[in-house]
Formats: sequence, C-alpha cells, structure tokens
Amino acid sequence: MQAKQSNPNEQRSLVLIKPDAIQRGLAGEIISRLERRGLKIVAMKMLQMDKTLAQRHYAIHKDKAFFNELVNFITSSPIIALVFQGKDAVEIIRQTMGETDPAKALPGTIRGDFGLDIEHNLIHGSDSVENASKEINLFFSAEEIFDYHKDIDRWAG
Ligand code: D4T
Repeated sequence: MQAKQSNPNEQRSLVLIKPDAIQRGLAGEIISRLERRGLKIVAMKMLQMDKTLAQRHYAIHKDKAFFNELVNFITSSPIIALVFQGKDAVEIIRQTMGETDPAKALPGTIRGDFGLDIEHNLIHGSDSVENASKEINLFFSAEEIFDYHKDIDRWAG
C-alpha cells in the first residue's frame, strides 16, 4: 500500500540491487548514486528471491526466450530491495540506471559504467508509477515502508 505523499510529483519506485552487483561489491556505489540524486530511501532489505517471487516479479517476460535464465540469475545470490521516494523518482532512477543493454548505456549511468552484459546489468528499477506500486507490494508490507522528512527537503522549500 502506498503511504501518503505530499507533492503530486512525489513518486515511489522499487529498486533491486541484482546478484551481480552484490557479488562484485557494487551495492554501496549504486545506492549512493541514487541517494546523491536526491532520492530518499524509504524501505530497504536484503533477501534471497525464490523462484516463485522471481516468476511473479518478471511475469511480463514469461514467454521470452531469456525467461528461465533470468529467473535463475535473479535467484542465484541474495539481492537488496529498496523503495526510493522523490520527485519524478521513476524517471530519475531509469535515467541513472541507463539502457537495459550495458553496451548501449551511456557512460555516467550505472549500467554504462559497470554493466557487463544484458543479463548481468546490476540493477532493476520500476518502469512506470503503476508498475512501481505493484512491484513494491510484492517485496514490502506497508509497515516496512517509512514515512519521514529529511531536513534538506525543508531547506529546499
Ligand atoms: P529490469 O526490469 O531488470 O529493470 O530491466 P529493464 O526494465 O531495463 O529491461 P527489461 O524489463 O526489458 O528486461 C528485464 C530483465 O531481463 C534481462 N534481459 C532482458 C535479458 O537477460 N535478456 C534480454 O534479451 C533482455 C531484453 C535484463 C533485464
């Protein structure tokens, strides 16, 4: 369930730090880049995705040739799931991630700087506000999402 958000452009998005990022010690770097874009962490946990959760999360891709490999990969090691909140959070996160295929992602983006191939592309971010809401509900209960203010938000007006 989405908690109250004051600004109409205030959005929440689900981010997954994928197994390759955990294996390569890039979790902190990735989270830091999103924090430095002014987005607020409102939920975070480490978990091992099981096949059922992976199949639900990636249900839209169930008929694709890469589906089984994708499920095997995302369940291959623990991940970190986060909810980021902020103005236009969905779009800002997608821009910061870069294109799905790291070969096409611009330098300066997370995938452009660190991604190895289209499967091992380090990070998931919701692609719309509607999907964000569904994905957040898959990973977090309402009690696990925090509603708080940062002083810097007050300074920024
Ligand atoms: P996610 O969903 O992980 O944020 O990635 P994108 O939104 O950028 O990309 P996507 O939904 O099209 O793909 C989901 C996931 O599948 C992997 N993938 C994708 C893959 O292994 N092979 C492929 O050919 C494609 C297109 C990468 C991300």
